[in-house]
Amino acid sequence: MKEQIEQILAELGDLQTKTMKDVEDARVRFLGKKGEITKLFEEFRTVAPEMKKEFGKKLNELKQQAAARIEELKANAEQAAMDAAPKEDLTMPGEPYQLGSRHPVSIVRKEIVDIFRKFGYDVAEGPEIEDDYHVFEALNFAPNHPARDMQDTFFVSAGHPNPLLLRTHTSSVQVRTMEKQSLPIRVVCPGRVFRNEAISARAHCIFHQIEGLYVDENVTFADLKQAILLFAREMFGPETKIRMRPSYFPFTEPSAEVDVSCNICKGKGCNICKGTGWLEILGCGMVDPNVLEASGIDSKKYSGFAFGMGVERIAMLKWQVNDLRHYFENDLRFLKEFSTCVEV
Ligand code: 2NL
Repeated sequence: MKEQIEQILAELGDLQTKTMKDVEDARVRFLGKKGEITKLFEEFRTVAPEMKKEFGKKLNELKQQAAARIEELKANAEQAAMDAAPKEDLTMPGEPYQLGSRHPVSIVRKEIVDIFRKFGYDVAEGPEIEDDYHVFEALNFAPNHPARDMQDTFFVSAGHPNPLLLRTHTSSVQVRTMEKQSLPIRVVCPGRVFRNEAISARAHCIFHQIEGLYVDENVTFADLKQAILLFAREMFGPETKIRMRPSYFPFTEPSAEVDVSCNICKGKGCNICKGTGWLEILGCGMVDPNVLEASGIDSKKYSGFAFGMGVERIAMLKWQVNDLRHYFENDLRFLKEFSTCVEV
């Protein structure tokens, strides 16, 4: 048995394995169920009792050395396999990032806000969940006005004297500005607004608005007209003309709807302007004295004008988008069409 142990130790030392399979074969040959070392353990039963101590020790050492040698060969084979594998070429150029682009509504919102910033207006934002007071009451809406109906407005809490709701316009931000800011006020308020509408090509229950407000001593309708004309020329080109049609809003008196001359057909009439030569872009008017007073502004001393426009609507006119729903679907084929419209 002594010679057999010596023999196995020598063979283990001489083993030349290359692959993981060679190593596994060697393990089975020595340490497997029918392996040479396993067999020696079986023979150990027949060893004379006085020799058992010496051989038991030797056999256990052999088994440990064999296991360690197999582990060593395994590590060598693994390393060899890795060395043989094709190497990464670290000089290859990287994968380019998939760059996103600005959403068309964001592009137009920024364009409009930047024009008014240039005119000296501040920019203000406010909460999308508002109370009845800031959306309706302070803006001179009659108690039974249809906009206050569940049919038109999304309520967050009802049955309260001043219920919470999703704002239907950003005028609430201007009301908050009038409440806290000293005069004169020149502010534009961009933001998301919510109305309980059936979704179609021309209407959506969520859209974006920009409203503006100017309050000072001696602000007149002529100032409003000039501000809107300058805005229209910045936005749609220096040749742009505007016209005003009488309208009605609870919060302005007098009120007007503003059209710009169609810059597609230059006023001749086309299918974008439906043959009229004009495109409606916003609503405006002189702030109703009741609205100034509600926010603590003396309507005998001060007057103001205000306006509001839908951002999706302006973006539709600018790029001749025929369906409002495109703006909300996040179809990359649509969004990518605007990727060259602004610097990233
Ligand atoms: C439209 C018309 C408008 C206003 C918004 C306003 C705000 C205050 C006081 C008075 Cl705090 N008016 N906003 C005035 C006239 C028209 O929006 O067609 N928007 C899409």
